[in-house]
Amino acid sequence: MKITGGKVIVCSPGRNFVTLKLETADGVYGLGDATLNGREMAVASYLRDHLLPLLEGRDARRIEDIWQFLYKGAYWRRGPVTMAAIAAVDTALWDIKGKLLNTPVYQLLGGASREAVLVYGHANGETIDNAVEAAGGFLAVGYRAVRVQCGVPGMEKVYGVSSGMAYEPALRGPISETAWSSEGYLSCVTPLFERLRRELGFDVHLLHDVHHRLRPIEAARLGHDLEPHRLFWLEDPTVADNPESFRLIRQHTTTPLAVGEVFNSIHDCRQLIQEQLIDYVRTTVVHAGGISHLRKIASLAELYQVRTGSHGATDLSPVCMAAALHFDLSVHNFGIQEYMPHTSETDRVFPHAYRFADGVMHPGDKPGLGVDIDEAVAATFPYRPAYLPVARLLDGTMHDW
Ligand code: EZ4
Ligand code: CO
Repeated sequence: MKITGGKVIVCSPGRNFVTLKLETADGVYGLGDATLNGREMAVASYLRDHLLPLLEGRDARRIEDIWQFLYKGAYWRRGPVTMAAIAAVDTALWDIKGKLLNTPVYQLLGGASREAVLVYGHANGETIDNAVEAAGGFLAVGYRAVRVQCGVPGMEKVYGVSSGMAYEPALRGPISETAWSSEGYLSCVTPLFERLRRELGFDVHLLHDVHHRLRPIEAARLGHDLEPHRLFWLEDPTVADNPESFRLIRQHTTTPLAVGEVFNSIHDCRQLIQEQLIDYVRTTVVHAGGISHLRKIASLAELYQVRTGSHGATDLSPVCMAAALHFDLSVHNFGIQEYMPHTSETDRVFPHAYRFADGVMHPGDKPGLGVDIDEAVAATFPYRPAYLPVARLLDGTMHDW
């Protein structure tokens, strides 16, 4: 079962996606997501110029060996570009193996550990009123878990909060530089969750994402202040470059912590997991080395009662979403999966078997990942550069993401 070649498809049905299509001798192909928001073409080149030539003629059934060959063989280890490229190859190989054996990927990963996968949606509003109303809307369509973000008075744009349009974190055109005040932000979050609990009660899981914007001691205070509101998790409370920062936060609060959407390897989260400094690890299939590597992270986490909560924003393509759901369904210490529905254009490019109902998702039972790419439709949406906004403090200082 030799790999004969492949192609890298870059398309932009509303936002940019990089997809690897790996082909084998008897016509079976597999797909892998390789999208790195705002740096898409670097991964496309890594795959096209460096990995595809190395893969030709190799046995597509040797998933673990190919992973080690690409990881160890590069000499230069880790990093988001390398790991997204390896992830795409790994995901495509699992897809191929499922198709070869005529079984959904989750069956190859040990089978279903649960009936379906709990997901959370994104509610946001410029004011607390709007955000509470938006959260109620998610409950009305069946969600059992909702992430809620709101605007900050006096700040024009707050990341994760839409102003009338669909919530869209990557913007086309000149890069957007927004103003940020942690003091202003902190004055809004606790009142938001007070209102949410008062109006929605305690039967719904509520989550919140800080997007790495607080200092450790500010995050500690926020976690402490939110304790009466029983968050499912507080996400990325501070930058995780120093795992020790989380020890400081942990000393002050029992609010559960979730970290890891920007991590690309087990080494980024090893200390956080082993010292039980977090409760959920947010590494994803596309950014953390594929299904094979994510399973190793989950196994390490399982030893320390840390659960998974993979990133699932719309910059992760439906190919990643499908792979995530096979992983989520099978892994024992699954916690929750982030889910933002893609645009109808994106769904047309990537027809898929996964489905949402009553707040949970299932990957479906098609062989492989159960997701395809319509190349003709993809070709009608050519790549358009887009970037995440950056944040500066009110005096102009560049701030952390
Ligand atoms: O900022 O996917 O939890 N979700 C998030 C997302 C990320 C984007 C980055 O590309 O934090 O909105
Ligand atoms: Co996040």
